[in-house]
Amino acid sequence: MDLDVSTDILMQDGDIVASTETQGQQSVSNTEISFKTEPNVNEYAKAKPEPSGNLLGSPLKGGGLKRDNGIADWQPKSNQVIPRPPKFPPLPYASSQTGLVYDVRMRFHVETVSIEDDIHPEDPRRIHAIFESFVGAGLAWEKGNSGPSNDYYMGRIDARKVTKEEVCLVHTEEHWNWIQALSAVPMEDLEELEQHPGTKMDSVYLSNMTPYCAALSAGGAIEACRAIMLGKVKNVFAVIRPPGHHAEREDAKGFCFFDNVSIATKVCQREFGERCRKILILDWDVHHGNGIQQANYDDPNVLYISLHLHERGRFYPEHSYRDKRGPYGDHLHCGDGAGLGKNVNIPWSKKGMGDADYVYAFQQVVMPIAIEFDPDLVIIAAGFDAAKGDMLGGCMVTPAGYAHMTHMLMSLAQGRVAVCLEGGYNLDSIARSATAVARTLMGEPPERLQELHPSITAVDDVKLVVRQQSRFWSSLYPRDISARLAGSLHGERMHDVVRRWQATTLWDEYEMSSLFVYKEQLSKAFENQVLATPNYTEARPLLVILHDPPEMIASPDPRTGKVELHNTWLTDIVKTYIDWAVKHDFAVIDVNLPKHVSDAEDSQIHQPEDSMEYRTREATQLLTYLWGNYIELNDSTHVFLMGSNTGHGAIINFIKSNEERAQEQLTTAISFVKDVPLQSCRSATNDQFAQWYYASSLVFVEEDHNFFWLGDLTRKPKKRFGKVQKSPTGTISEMLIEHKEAVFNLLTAETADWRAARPHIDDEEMATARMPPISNFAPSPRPGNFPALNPTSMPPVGTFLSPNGTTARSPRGGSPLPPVGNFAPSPKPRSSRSPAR
Ligand code: X5A
Ligand code: ZN
Repeated sequence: MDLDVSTDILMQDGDIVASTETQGQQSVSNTEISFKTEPNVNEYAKAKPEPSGNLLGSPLKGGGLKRDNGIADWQPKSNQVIPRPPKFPPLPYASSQTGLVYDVRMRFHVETVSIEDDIHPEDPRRIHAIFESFVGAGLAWEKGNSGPSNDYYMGRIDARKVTKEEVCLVHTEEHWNWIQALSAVPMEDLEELEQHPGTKMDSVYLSNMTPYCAALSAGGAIEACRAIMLGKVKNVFAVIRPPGHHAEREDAKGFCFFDNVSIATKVCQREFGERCRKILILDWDVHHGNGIQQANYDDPNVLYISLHLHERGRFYPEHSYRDKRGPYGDHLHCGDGAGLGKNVNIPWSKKGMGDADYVYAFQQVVMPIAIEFDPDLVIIAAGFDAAKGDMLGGCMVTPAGYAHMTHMLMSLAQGRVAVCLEGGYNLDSIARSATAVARTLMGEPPERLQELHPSITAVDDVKLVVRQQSRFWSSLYPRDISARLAGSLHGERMHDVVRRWQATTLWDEYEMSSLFVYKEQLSKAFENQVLATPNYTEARPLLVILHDPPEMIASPDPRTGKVELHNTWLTDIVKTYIDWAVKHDFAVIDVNLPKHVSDAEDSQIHQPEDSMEYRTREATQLLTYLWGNYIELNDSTHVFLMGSNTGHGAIINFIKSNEERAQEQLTTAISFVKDVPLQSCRSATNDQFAQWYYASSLVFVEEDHNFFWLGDLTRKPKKRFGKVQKSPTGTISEMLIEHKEAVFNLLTAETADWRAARPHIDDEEMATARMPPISNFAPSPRPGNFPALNPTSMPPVGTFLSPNGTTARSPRGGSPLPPVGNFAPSPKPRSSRSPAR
């Protein structure tokens, strides 16, 4: 069969001819497609009595309209001269046509073994549905290349087969050859075929017609772009399939064979030279266009911008290229070499994005960058699988949303916009969306948007892109300074600075020093996280405080928004508790739970706080570790665990999974709960457990906490929630201040017997014994910088060196520093025990 001899039969669009033959009557066969273009003029006039209300050119009737400025219903007076023909030629853009590439032969690529009710989404009817909708909307004429009037219809542009030479501008010769060979492979072998033996094909079906259709699709994209560059049409819609943006240099992939858009790009650059040097490819298909990114990654003259669902690397194409390159749809992939900065990924981290989210991304990122780039041609890789109703995308973009994006892009490159179909699988959604785009190309203003507010996720996602791309685009703010932060600016996160300062202060005042915590990844933020008084193993009460980092209060400059050190304060109420505890002879372990654990690379300037779940999990692990290595085998007479927010969650998690150990040693669990759920203790096997927790707890809950709203307000909280006390609204710090007396009273009461039984030391003597070391002979070390250790190179337990040469305290004994003076408590030797992992 020689398909290049395109007979009339082939060129006609079988089904459609019958249904829309009577052009002008607009018999819309596609059931649900309708357009709100013809509002009732009388209604409109009544509702909006503006002088220029007659936008549609119909005569206005009815009395409500003001006629004073008279433009709307201007009539030539009888004696007036008929105006002369215009002095100027017709407006070049407004009077030229929108082009349309559509060829029924692209429908021949079909899945050969199609199980009846399991139709592949990349369905030949996709392009037909779009074309039929164009015809139904009066945008295209189904017969021949153009309709009865060139002013009204899209001008038809013939698709043709791409040449080998053109394909090889993007793909390898082997790839071309492999695709060509498909036409001769026996049907029954096609299913098992592998392009690279040993590697399964990634989301493609093959047929004998695949090479033919793929060639027409790529050729269609080329001719669409050429028609614009040759000035034959102002813009184009290429209704082509199979799609192309997943096809890589030597891989068919994701329903794609040839990267249509990239091939057209390179052909135009070559053919038109300086007139078409810079090309913007805007890819709004819901999937990342890995192929387009790859083909143009180091080209400074091709700006690739893709908006896509990413789900942090879990959405298609989630895996690496066949040769195992890393995840590449993220915002950090910005191009390479000369092309650095010319690749812009806008990855959505969640499904469900809609018009407002896309428009927001356009306003914040796409348009500023596109305007700065100033392209000679815009190609839209237009998948409609982010459309509302698409089963693969799960997003919510409406036809109006697509129209607005098109409209914005039409402001670039003197309006030279080529729209090339990529994905999109709901036949109805793609038909409506494509039609809205086509109408916009033809000059109709976009419909009004219904959705105006971007989601929080979208704003976050976009912010990340802006930060990243601000390195390359001067139109984007705020400027990303992370490169300089890590380098010449000696940047350091304040929470690290503050915790180190705290460690120094607590060392100076109470000889508190870091307890070694062995974590898989010992991150910067874990340094100094756990500080203990030297007597934490002794026979005395132990207070363990698990708290949020100190709060920072800033008064930024009202004009510049700049946060300056002299207008910034640090509040640390936890210090009050440590002061009290040390003064009353308690040992203290102070655990700081950072809101963000800096990772080793820490390349991003902005870090969101880690999720509450994550932080609670981390805190629970840490507490469990501390209990096993530093608390359990102590001689402590009492153990008090005190935790705020995340700390509360950690304490309850620990108690619940260590019922017996907790009941044996824990005196009281004290919680401050504001921003986290109130946790309860109940045991399936032990009825007394809730009772025990109630007797051994004190739980301050902010009065606005929804615990009080969800439960039965008239009844006392269940025992398993512990001894709950309502706390007035405020910050955690305010709660800690509010209830400090109550906590101190409890700590005093619980330890009264111990206090009574100890040998009497008079106050004077005690004060001396507790005096912090004098700075002359106790230089403040930089406490606790621990080397990242792996289990096999674990040093012997005991005293070991931190990288800066000072000694750091190891688990279970060992002195942090040479004894200072005579009054430093000499540690008694203890059984050694490796820290658990
Ligand atoms: C062009 C396009 C989607 C591939 C999905 C594979 N491809 N699961 O939208
Ligand atoms: Zn797609």
